[in-house]
Amino acid sequence: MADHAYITTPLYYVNAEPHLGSTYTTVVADALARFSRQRGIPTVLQTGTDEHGEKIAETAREAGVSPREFVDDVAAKFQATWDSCGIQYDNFIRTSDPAHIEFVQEVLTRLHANDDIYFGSYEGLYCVGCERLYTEKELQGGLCPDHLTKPTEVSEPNYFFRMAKYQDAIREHIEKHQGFIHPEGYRNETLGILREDLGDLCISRPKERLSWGIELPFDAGYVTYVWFDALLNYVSGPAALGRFDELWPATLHLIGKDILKPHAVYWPTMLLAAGYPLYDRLGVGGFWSSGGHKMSKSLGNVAKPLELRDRYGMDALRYFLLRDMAFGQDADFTEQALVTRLNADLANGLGNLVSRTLAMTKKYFEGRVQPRLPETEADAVLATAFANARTKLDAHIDDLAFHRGLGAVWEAIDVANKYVADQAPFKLAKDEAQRPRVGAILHNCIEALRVAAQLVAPFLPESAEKIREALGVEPEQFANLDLPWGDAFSDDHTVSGPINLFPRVES
Ligand code: ME8
Repeated sequence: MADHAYITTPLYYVNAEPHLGSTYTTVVADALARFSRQRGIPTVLQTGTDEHGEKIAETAREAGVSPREFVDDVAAKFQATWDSCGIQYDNFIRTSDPAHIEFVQEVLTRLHANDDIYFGSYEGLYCVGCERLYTEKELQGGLCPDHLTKPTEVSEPNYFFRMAKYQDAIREHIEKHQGFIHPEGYRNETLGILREDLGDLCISRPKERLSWGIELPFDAGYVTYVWFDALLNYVSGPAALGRFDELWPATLHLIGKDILKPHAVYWPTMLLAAGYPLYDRLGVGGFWSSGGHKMSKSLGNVAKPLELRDRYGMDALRYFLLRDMAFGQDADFTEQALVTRLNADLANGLGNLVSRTLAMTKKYFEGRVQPRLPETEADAVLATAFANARTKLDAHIDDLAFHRGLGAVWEAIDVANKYVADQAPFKLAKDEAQRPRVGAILHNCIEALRVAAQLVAPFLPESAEKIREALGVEPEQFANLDLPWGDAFSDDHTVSGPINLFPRVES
């Protein structure tokens, strides 16, 4: 197991407020960070905002405020949204932070001194929405495939980074390291890009056209291209925390497929040129669409995370995002699909197991946990279901297959609900002689709840905490994933009355 984990989200552009797409990647990162911490691995989660470039300058101009005022306002909204969503980030980095700016300039100075940066002429089709050049081949009907806008033709003298020099080294690295880019389809797509002539990367913009950026340390007439600035956050962040040596390269970068090329091609070449080891892993997510097109700020078809949280609860939103999308593939967002998930898996599945177990323990034993009896076959099936769920969950999460991992935990929750139905403690309770068996069945159900809560904690942190409290398990004990089945509750332990974790939503 790794010593450390450093997990990153993209730095979101501050041209608009957070939406369901940015929330998705942030929730994935948060769930993984919690999962990793729960397994005893010191973990740092970094997120933040990307604040320079033409797109931001244009949006600020349209809003009639200075770029500085504009980015301060929207960056604060991003941070406040992640706080309201309970995202446990360790570092929120802004590309306008002085420490980041200094870091970028230091790297530029070094690359320039090494002759990895030269002056040349820049021409091509530029999409301001993506902040990058497109080749004719990449366009769809002459339009940017993501923004559905016509790119502008640019032609101007600029500085270039000798990206092509590192192309073969990156291709060989990806060929040798199967898991470097995940899922595999994106690895193949990257290898496809790297088999063609890559060319060098233009890394500047003349100040007369764009002044909102990091000034080139060797030419005050230019600012740094926004991607060359923003990608360096992944190193400048831990460096500013004084934790670079400890965290790098134990890195998982999480992104959406729209920014595969900058992360799988530009960034590794930049790392090699700057003398840093390559990151460990890139996890590439698909798109949430709405009304048949990628949900995006520029198209305006976005769902708002805080509205959904207020309506359904943050855990329900997290569960839906992680369960209804196979990481790497696209999925369509509808509120109806969210409600269906909530009712089926959360209210009827986990919520029902919690409320009936606590209700019966309260009714028959005033909440007191009863002794277990020698294990029956059905008891063993229940215990095994949860042991298997843990094993499968770990394997699926390692693969970034969140939907499968949660599916495995819900298989065990279904086994537990079936155990209650089949063992029918509510029927046995009518016979005084069966009282010990009723107590033992409920003890097993309480164990099932304890383990279920531990397993879902990284994904549904609020609900796990409510179950922990209702069961009266101490946080220290709850943190121990290896506590043997049957050892958690002594005979004089009392659990709370029933709680309604996930009220059903009528659609
Ligand atoms: O690209 N479905 O920022 P950005 C799923 N600043 N994920 C989505 C999504 C959707 N519909 N829409 C957005 C940038 N995302 C750069 C990154 S990193 C050094 C610089 C998520 O605000 C997804 O993770 O456009 C995507 O890659 C990211 O938001 C793009 O955010």
